[in-house]
Amino acid sequence: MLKPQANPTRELVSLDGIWNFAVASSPNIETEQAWTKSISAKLQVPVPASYNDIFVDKAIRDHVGWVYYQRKVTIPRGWSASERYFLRLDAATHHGRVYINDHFLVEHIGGYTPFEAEITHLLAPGEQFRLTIAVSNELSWDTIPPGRIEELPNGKRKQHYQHDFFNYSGLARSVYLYSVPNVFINDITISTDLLAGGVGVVDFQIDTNQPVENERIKISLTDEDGNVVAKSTGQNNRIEIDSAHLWQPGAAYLYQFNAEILSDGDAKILDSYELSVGVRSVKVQGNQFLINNKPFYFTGFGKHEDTPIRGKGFDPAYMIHDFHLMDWMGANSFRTSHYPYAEEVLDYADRHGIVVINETAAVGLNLGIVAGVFGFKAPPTFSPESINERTQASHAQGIRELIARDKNHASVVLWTIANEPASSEQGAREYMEPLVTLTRELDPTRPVCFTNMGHATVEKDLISDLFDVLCLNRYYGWYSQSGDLDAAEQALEKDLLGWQEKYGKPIIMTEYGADTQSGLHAVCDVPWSEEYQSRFLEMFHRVFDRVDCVTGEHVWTFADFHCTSTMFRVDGNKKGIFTRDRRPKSAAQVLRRRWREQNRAA
Ligand code: BDP
Repeated sequence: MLKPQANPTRELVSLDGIWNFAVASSPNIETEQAWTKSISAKLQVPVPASYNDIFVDKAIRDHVGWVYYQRKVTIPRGWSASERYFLRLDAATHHGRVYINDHFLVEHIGGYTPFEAEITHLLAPGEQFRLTIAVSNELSWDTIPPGRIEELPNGKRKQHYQHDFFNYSGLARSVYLYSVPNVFINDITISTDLLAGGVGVVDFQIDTNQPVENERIKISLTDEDGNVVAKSTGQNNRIEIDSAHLWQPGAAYLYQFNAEILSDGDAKILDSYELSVGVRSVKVQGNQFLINNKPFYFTGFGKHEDTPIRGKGFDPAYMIHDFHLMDWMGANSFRTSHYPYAEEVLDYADRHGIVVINETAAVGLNLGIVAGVFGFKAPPTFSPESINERTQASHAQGIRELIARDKNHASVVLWTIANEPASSEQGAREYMEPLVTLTRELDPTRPVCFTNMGHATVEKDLISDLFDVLCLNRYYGWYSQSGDLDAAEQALEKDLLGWQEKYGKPIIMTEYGADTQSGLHAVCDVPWSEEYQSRFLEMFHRVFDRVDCVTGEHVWTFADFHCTSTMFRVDGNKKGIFTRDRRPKSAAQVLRRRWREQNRAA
């Protein structure tokens, strides 16, 4: 699915801004049909932003169910009968339904991937209409991520879920109206590789909305100085570039891939679409992760889209600031834990040479974690009453939509199809294996992983052989051996050596971290103090340096973030190396020294 773009053949109108807002009065929105009326401007919300923290109202913040966004939109007067136009939502978390005036247009379940629908047949150029978007934040056993709703004795409903971040809801990404010509490019799939002698390969496939002869599809590839370095034609083809300028971690280089459909006879440009293409190769070989045939060691973070007030709302100022903080730290990569991030994030990573591990929203497929914390016996994770075939179908859909959206990004080098699923429980293999197969069918060019949680030890885990890279989330010294870093160091080393011996695959430590209250200091090993976070990280690093298969370290987490309230979360998760407002804790210096030194040595 191509991101809409403005160019000489296409137009793009942003619908971001202030919308009218209302909370649905009942879980069944068909009863009130709110889209058939004007929603008052008493409550207004910014788009993009999660709505939860905008108002000073606990009832809205904790609302479970539907809300409405509404505004007026006019189809540009200049759009003509030779155009087709679409409404596009970059995300509606988690279930969006779109209404044009009184009519239902489209719906989509899955809170972190885009959807769109054509409206040409409904509205004429110059016509104004009422656009209402109903958004529900409910999570069930059928959704990704999963959850369940409890009906409380007071009649209220409470959303439960197994993942450790707040259920921010609403329209957290942009909404657009865009036009394309009658004959248009529907999709482009690019994959790149590197041949002997520095020859770069760009394989492409162009999908059009109706059959177009090969000779009417023209491709050009332009370098960063504006020189056309290759031309090609057709729906499917290969471009080879001698001495290609490679996209490298830390040294991005992007060619512009321009596709055009020409008219029959007079060769007028009917449609065009431009993509930035980084030429690079990605491979796993033995215990190494290779980018452009050179071993790559990941340094960086598991992150969240999370900022004060706007929740998961996309904010370019925070995004660019976060990238600069990562650069200041010497981080070369990050993971989009625990859902697909806004596409702008990947565009930026492509442009600036930051490596991305790209994750689906499959988090919390594990009933054992929460039960384990409280020491009670958990119900089975995989069963008809919990994670079941319908969850798996939603999960498969999430994988399809993630790859459809992000397949062309040079920065993306690895797909994570689930975070900490119950990989040692019965049913795990039956659940995961078809999803791994699907991921490989959809994208044969990138390796695939999931993140393994500590309870699913190397002896108990049932699925790691299906994957290319071992991604481990470990909390020795925090959730176990709390405050005892010597014991933690021994346990960690034994654990890593076990995985190394059994699989010999690259290991990325995709999470390791300790909650830390900024400003709390202690001489001895006191959990929550800044010194403890530093010493905890140093302990992990000593072990990483002794285990050959370790090919990466992503600290949990970049910045403090908001969670549901529980007795072990103090105003959110505090494992950030930065506070929620992006001020460094002392441990930033530990990481900065290490990663900057590694970069110099590389
Ligand atoms: C891991 C999860 C992550 C949590 C982290 C923690 O993957 O989402 O925030 O633990 O407990 O299990 O801090």
